[in-house]
Amino acid sequence: MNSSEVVKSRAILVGIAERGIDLPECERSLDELERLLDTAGGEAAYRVIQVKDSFDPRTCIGSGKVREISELCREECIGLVIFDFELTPAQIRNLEGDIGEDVTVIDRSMLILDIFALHATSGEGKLQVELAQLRYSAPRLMGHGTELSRLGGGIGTRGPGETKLESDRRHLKEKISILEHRLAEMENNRRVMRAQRDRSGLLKVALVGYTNAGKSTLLNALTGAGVISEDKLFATLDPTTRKYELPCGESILLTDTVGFIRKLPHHLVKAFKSTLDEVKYADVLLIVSDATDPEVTEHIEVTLSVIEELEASDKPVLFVYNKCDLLDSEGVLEPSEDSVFVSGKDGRGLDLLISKIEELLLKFKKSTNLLIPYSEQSLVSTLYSGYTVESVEYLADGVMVKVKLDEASRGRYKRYIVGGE
Ligand SMILES: Nc1nc2c(ncn2[C@@H]2O[C@H](COP(=O)(O)OP(=O)(O)OP(=O)(O)O)[C@@H](O)[C@H]2O)c(=O)[nH]1
Ligand SMILES: [Mg+2]
Repeated sequence: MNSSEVVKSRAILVGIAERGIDLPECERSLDELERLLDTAGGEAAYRVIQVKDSFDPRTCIGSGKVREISELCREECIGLVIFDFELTPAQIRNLEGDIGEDVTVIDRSMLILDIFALHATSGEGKLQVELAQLRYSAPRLMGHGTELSRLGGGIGTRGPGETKLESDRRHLKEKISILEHRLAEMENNRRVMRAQRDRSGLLKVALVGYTNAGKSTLLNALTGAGVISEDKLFATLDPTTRKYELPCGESILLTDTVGFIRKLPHHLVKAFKSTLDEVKYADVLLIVSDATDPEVTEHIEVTLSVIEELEASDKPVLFVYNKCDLLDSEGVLEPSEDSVFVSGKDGRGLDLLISKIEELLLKFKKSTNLLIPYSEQSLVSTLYSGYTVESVEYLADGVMVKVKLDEASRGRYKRYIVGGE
């Protein structure tokens, strides 16, 4: 049985490309799939690329390719085939039927979920992964019946919980609804925690960006948080928040988040909504990217599109180009108003990053004392509903409200402002 485990981790990767047009893009996507597989503990043995015009909806790839893969699997004792695009449960069953019963077919999303399962540490993270697997992977692996669970956690079949693949669909549905319920409770806790942080009135800054860009390394360099940073994709799954005191004396909250990747399917973004909400509720986004990566522009595009999907594109952003210690041409490192070149490793550029955050802070909320005459008392409840009210005092000449206001609101309520801000 042990030898079958070893064989299982060698895999054939299958990509799909429009004839002649996006072959390089397909190869790059497969390079990334190979890195994902490596992170999951597997090894890519072969690549097969299907040209799109012979697309067959039954199996996604043509019958010639199916035969080619099937023969390769048999000759080379390969037990895993990974498709770089999403497959439906029916396509997986058809492919497994055609390629050979002892071969497991998974897709890119299932592989990503597998890595998430390996890297989830918090209860909430594990729960999100398990739920996503039950919704996505389990129906796709159903056809395996008891066979897979007997083999035990190979790539694409691992779960943080006991995802029993032999469970029937009814059982699956029940389990999903139990987990949804538990997750909803946890989300509620997170909301309470977020509200507490909001009351602190501190500026919330989130580190976002492509996986492996160096977000965790930056958080560690700035705050000594001790978050795991590794040369692996999706090293971070659970968000970590640390307080950071700026040289000006004000503090901010800095949050490290899960990385993004191209072809991150909508349902995965949705599954990790609870942790990704950290991005949605941040005041400022630091879009971290690996300046040495030839695909840095595409990585930023992917990041921006996920930010849009999270409905967070209205936030001020700062582009942080990381890993500059590896760049030799100093000439390209011209920072602009909204970008800065840094190294989380040797610390260069961090002082500039910090001063840019300080500039942004000035545009943000400040504690402000407003003296509201009793004749306009209804304004107090307006303030309560829209802002963080820190204290209220009833004085002889009106209500003194201490409230966090941004610059625009300070302009709006200017005539009530008393004393220094
Ligand atoms: N040379 C160099 N390497 C860096 C720098 N920043 C990060 N790295 C390396 O890049 C790899 C990824 O760093 P992480 O901080 O884990 O990246 P991340 O963005 O948090 O990645 P995920 O959590 O997987 O999304 C690690 O091997 C780091 O040591 C840097 O400034 N220079
Ligand atoms: Mg990380």
